[in-house]
Amino acid sequence: MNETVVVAGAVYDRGRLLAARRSAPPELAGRWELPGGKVEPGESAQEALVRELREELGIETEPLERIAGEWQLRPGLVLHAWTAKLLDGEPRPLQDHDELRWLAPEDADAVDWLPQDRPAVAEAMRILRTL
Ligand code: 523
Repeated sequence: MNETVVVAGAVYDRGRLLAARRSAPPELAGRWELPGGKVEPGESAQEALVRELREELGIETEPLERIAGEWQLRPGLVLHAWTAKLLDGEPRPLQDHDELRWLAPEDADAVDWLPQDRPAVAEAMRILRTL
């Protein structure tokens, strides 16, 4: 089986979770996601996540734990999620996004999440409350 993994980051800082609004492609634009992208050949999921968050948002992060679960995006493409701690930088939408928001756990539903991201967001908020 040749499945590509898309790794998404539940990036947190000071008790809040980072949400990113996609600007592309048209069918996803305007919806909110946990930022990330495809794992490239030869990369670990954690390496891919650190690279994607650096490229897309200009931040340095440390992946912490895999969020249990796996969500099929389309045949051959599956979504995984990790919690990640913000180490350095202020996130800016450099690529693929046009708006960012830091959400406290009680604001989890304040944005229009992509449906496939919702289970990981719920679990990330649960974890965030324990930190
Ligand atoms: N998702 C998704 N949720 C989510 C991410 C990061 C991605 O549903 N949190 C979907 C959106 C796309 C696919 O996964 O259909 C690939 O995500 P993308 O475009 O962010 O990954 P890239 O930037 O690695 O993809 P390429 O532009 O193809 O390189």
